[in-house]
Amino acid sequence: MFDFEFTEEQKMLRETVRDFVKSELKPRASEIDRQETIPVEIINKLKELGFLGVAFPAEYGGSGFGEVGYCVLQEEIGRGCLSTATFVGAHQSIGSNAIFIGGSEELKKKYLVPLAEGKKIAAFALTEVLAGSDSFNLRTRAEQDGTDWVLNGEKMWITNGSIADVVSLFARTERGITGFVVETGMKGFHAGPPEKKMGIRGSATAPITLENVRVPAENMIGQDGRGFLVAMKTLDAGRLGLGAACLGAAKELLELSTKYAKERRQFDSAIANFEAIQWMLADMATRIYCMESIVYRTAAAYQEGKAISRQSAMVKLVCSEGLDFVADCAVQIHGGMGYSREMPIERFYRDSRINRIFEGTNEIQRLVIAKDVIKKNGLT
Ligand code: MYA
Repeated sequence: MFDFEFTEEQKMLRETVRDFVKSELKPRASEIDRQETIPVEIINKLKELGFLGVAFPAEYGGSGFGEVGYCVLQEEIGRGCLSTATFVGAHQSIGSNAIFIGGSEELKKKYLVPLAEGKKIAAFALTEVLAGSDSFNLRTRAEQDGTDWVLNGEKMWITNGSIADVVSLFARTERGITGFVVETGMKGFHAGPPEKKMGIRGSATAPITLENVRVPAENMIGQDGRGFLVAMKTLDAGRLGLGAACLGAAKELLELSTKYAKERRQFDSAIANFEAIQWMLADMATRIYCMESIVYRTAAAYQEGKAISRQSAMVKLVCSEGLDFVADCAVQIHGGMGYSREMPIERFYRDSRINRIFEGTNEIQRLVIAKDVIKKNGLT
């Protein structure tokens, strides 16, 4: 449908992910939702196939596919299971990526390599009770003690929080917000039980408590007091991947809805012959075309090293609202079957909703876009 010029390698990556999603992930997506956990075999397979470090250069243990490859991966995973897309995104595009974006060479060698190889799992911890949208307002403290930093505080809504080995975590020092790599095995690190959620139930979202956690100075991500910048740059990339997962889910829903509309008969006709249904299908396809265009255009720009804060906020906005629209139409076209657990539609409908909330609410995305528009007197 879309004429973006994917390379042969990117096309092959898409085929590999598609095979995995079709044969192994889709058949287990409903079980992942019901059991509220991703089976270890699925995580091992993601690791074996090199999907957990697809974006990173080979020198850091990755497969070297960059941001476009990462979006291809997340689009295909999004077609099968949004819990799994969330696990992959939190691990790769924010947890590990914060180290890639802001970490020293030593930090990358020590932590990014095993993360990209899938030997360890990452999380990203910024959010706190008073620091959701207002992320600058975080209260977790880091105090220097000799060559170590001692961390105290509480984080919440941390994706992969209860299953990660390594967390890119943001705390306040005297100089300002600072990033640290914290190992979950460090003394004083506690993860709470996973939250009970409306959707993406297979994704482990947990609170974290830090009680005098002693972190060596070399685990600081970038410079003391410069962590907010690292967090924001990381979220720029994260929002792109989120858009790609939404795109995949929306494509899946359109395909299911079209097939169903051609099969389902009412008033002696397939419902696909009725304009009421055709208009929904047309609007769904149009949203998807917009989503696909904005995801890959922005991913390519990011890969070329361009600043994309405004554009990635737009990707997040367009794709999360696009998926919600498409999911709603899919339920409507399927009628009772769209509301039943017999079909994956209701799961996608529930899983979709979080995308307007996490990685910065859509209200925050509009704020980011508007600030940039006002600063630059319009379009850039
Ligand atoms: S993680 C938590 C998500 N939280 C957020 O996204 C927080 C939202 N808040 C913000 O974005 C900020 O607080 C805002 C700051 C923007 C509102 N690059 O004056 P400012 C600089 C470089 O705009 P504020 C989660 O949910 C800026 O120039 N620099 O500040 C994970 C300025 O610098 P200076 C940047 O008005 C869930 C300074 O910072 C950037 O307070 C897990 C302050 O900026 C930037 N981008 O507004 C999800 N931004 O002072 C896993 C700002 O020098 C999902 N600055 O001028 C994974 C995959 C999903 C699949 C899903 C399927 C279901």
